[in-house]
Amino acid sequence: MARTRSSSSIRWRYLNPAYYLKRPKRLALLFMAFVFVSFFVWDRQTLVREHEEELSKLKEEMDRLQNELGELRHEGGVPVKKMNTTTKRTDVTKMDGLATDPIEDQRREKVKDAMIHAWTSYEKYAWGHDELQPQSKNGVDSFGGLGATLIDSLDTLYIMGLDEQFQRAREWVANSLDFNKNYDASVFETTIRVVGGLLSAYDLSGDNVFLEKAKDIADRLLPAWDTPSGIPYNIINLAHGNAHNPGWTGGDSILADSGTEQLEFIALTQRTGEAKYQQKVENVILELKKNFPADGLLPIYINPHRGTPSHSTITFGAMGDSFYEYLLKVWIQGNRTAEVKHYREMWETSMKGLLSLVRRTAPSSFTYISEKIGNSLIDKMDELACFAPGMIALGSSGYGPGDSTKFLNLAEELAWTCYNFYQSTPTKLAGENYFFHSGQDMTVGTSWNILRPETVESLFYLWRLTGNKTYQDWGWNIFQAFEKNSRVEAGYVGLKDVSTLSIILKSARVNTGVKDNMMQSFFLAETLKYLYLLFSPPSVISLDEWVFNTEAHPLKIVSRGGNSKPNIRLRGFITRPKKINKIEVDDHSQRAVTTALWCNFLVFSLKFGVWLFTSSHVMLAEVVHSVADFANQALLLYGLRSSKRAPDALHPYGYSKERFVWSLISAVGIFCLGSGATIVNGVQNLWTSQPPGNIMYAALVIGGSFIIEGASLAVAVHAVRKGAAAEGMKVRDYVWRGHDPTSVAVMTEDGAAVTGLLIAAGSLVAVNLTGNPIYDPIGSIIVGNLLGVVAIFLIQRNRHALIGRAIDDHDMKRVLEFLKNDPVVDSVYDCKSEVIGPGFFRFKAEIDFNGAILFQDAAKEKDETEMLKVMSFYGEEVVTALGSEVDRLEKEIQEIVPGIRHVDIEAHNPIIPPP
Ligand code: DMJ
Repeated sequence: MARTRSSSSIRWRYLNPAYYLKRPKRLALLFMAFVFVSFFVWDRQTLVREHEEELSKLKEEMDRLQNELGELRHEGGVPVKKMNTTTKRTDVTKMDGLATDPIEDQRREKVKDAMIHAWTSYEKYAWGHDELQPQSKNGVDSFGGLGATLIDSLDTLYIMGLDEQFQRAREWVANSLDFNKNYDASVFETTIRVVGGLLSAYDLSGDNVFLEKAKDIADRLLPAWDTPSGIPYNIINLAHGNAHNPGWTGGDSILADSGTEQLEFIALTQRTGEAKYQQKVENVILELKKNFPADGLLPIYINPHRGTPSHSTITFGAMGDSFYEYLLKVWIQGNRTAEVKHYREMWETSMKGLLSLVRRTAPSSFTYISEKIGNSLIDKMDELACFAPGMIALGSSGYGPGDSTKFLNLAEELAWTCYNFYQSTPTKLAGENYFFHSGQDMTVGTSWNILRPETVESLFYLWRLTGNKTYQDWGWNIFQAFEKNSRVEAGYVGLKDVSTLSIILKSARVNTGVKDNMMQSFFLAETLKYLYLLFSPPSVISLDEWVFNTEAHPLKIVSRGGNSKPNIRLRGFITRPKKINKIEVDDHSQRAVTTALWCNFLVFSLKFGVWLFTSSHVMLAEVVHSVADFANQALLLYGLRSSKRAPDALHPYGYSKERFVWSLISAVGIFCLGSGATIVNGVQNLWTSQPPGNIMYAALVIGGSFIIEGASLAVAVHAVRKGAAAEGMKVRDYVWRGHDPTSVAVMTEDGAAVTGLLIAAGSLVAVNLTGNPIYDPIGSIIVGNLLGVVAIFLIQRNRHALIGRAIDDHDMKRVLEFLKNDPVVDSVYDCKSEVIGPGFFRFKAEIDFNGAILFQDAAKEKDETEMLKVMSFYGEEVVTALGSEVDRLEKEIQEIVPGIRHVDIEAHNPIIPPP
């Protein structure tokens, strides 16, 4: 029995901590094994996590496809509308909070990347020319050499925050743009791209150079309206001013070309105070109104001498489209007042006509807008007509409740059809037009795709007006198809045939040249802008404050006949996604941690070697110290990496706090292993130790380690200084209260390491001088205590960071001071802040707004008649003003303390509800 007990206790002795404490070399080997196993597990885990992320993305995609498939099956194998047509009719144009979804952020960035690619290619190969030919890498002047792409891109660059590119383009406009060209220009194209682009750049930037240029080109276009009826000729020579119509129209003017200058020319009058522009274009509508048909549908040709329609096609596609669009938009631009009522009336009449053109396909019941010649309907729809769902949705709110719902439903049905123009082809890009033959749903007619924007334009409006995110997903799918098929090395090109996959053709060895060689300027002006806005908060170019011309150039809505300047400077409304000035702490911290990691590895190896030779207790303490530091820094690095993960649905504020968790774990590790084991070893050997041998080796290694650890300490101190500067704090304050304890952790550990080496050196010198070995374990105990102090300090630092303390007092005071002094703020209640990551915070306050000042702002610079209108719309005005004030306060608070990422300002209800 006794034998059995003793053999089993021998077997289990390895699990007894006392076994290792008596055998320090084995303890060190155990530590090493622990470190290497941890590393291995960590490495595997990182891999597994990356795979899991990939898998979850694939799973989401699979779920989506399965849903679609389920619905397809349910409806008998044909594509049907996925979304609920009774979507909540919420106007989300003021709900900023809805649009801070991380997926939207990622998508928006991808669209911005596409713009950068398109613009950089244009800058490189076609600078100053109208359009870029990406395959042959050269520029062409398809609009007379007016820099069409450059001007078309100005506002997109501005909205996307591409400031340097915008500035370079602005310099070209100021110094090189010359309109004195002996060139027969299209009045329509020049107006929507050049006048519209310049005015939009002016409204966004306030830079007069754009207004001057807009006036210059508009003055050159004006003689086109000098016709007997006032219906303009569609072509004019920019240098000489002689105007005419294209030969192929039989002398007629084109409806869209004649009725799509109103927004730009009215805006020009509002900004210059010169009436002539507005008069010319408004007269066109009055002239057309005289012969306006009962169904509001005008054929595409108009006689400029008599002002009467000529027998021709009626369409919402090519040559008709934007005439209808501008009827609605001039009404919106004119603040929906009595003065512009006739535009709305004409538009509503045309919408009745549109209803008479609406048909549905069999078997899938796609809704489409047919065309008409005489009394015959033609089952054809252009992709160009896909702007109509957006227009109808935009105009639907002007109807009473019943019609409003009816038109919004129609808009959603048409958008579904347009989306299927894309989805039904192998390339997932739409052709130019579609035919609807009985029993066949849709068939591509003209099969090219030239990067047109109309469908994404409609998706943008529908998302803004319904809040239904399905439209964002559709837009994203279309964007991805452009990326896949149209992106080439030097920009984006169209496809000659969307219904043929190049991969199939390649395998059949047919060289068809599927891609074309043109990057249309509207791809940068419209397609990419609408896609970018589709993934931006609704306050970015709010539909309450801006109206888009037909080339997607936003024009600021100003009071008609009132201000000669847009009120862009009144309150600094936000026109871009909020820019976050991120405090760049990560790079310094990461550098400090990585340096410390390698230095510790080196030092550990040296110390370990020397300890094997000397068997010194203080050297063992130093080995343990380095192992603890190494493990700690590996954990910090892991924490830093994990905390950089992008926010997701489960963690909408991101993972930035994760580094505190790992930092805390490592601090506890130092406390238990580093400090605990070293002290215990020292205490155990206090009375039994022998003088260590080979002290010279120990001295050498201590010296070498001192230099290495010293270098690592210098990097960490530098990181701490940088961190303090980035947060505007003194180094001392940063050490105790800074928002990123990582670099502080490395600095304290390295500091302790350097001090530990001095202690080790001191104790060995003491042993050598006195011959008393007790100084060796005493050194070990001191090093252990030092580690304990460091660990307790780090535990405290990370504990505070994890609990989520408030922002610094002085920052909070600055924000409160700002709010207190703002005229629109009466009182501030319930102010709270929380650190949500290293260097960024959430701030929340309830504000009692000053109603009188709000109202004065809304009514500012309006005369008495205007005042009446203001009064009648005061509810709307005040709500808009309140929303804008909240935006402004949030923006300014973020400027005061840049790390504040989330600002929640709420309106305070001053009436205390009864208990
Ligand atoms: C753009 O130039 C304008 O949107 C215009 O109204 C019609 N077509 C092109 C883009 O497709």
